[in-house]
Amino acid sequence: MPNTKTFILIKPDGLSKSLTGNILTRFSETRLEIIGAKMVKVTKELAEKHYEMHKDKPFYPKLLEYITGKLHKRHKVMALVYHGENAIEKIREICGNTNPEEAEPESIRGQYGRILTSGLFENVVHTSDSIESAEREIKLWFEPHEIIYDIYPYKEKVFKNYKKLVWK
Ligand code: FUP
Repeated sequence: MPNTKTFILIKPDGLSKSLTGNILTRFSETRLEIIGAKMVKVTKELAEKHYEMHKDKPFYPKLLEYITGKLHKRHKVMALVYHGENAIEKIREICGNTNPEEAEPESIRGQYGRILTSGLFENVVHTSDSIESAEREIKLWFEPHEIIYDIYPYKEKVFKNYKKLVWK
């Protein structure tokens, strides 16, 4: 079985329902390794890039409100990268079907997800569905130095007039 990487988000509903510990415990059953983790304040630009494949879907505007935290007044998500044998499939199985109504009852989405009256699936977690989407999502949400291993090739770039926030 191949070693793969997968990208996970604990979405604003997962955080507002205090599910972080519970979700990480479920993932730890897989014995996969966490190689990246951080809290992110999701901008509209980042949300649009993440969900660009859904931009023509009827639920897209609500999806942006959801992931940027507007629906839960909690403007943050937890972004994670897991690595190991069959990581994508193992994590997807624990998360369950995208639609909480169709998810296995004991899966994370089956236990904690719901469908809003607007039709939006409020499904607690996002997880990559293929090797290609994992690579796209990891590169979108993380910089090379934020991942413990060198999982993808990177290069050094020198910026002119580059400004960066540093601690005072
Ligand atoms: P997943 O790969 O499981 O994150 O699911 P998709 O990329 O198919 O969907 C992305 C998000 O769109 C889901 F998290 C929830 C939302 N969605 C809906 O609200 N309604 C739909 O009919 C399909 C997706």
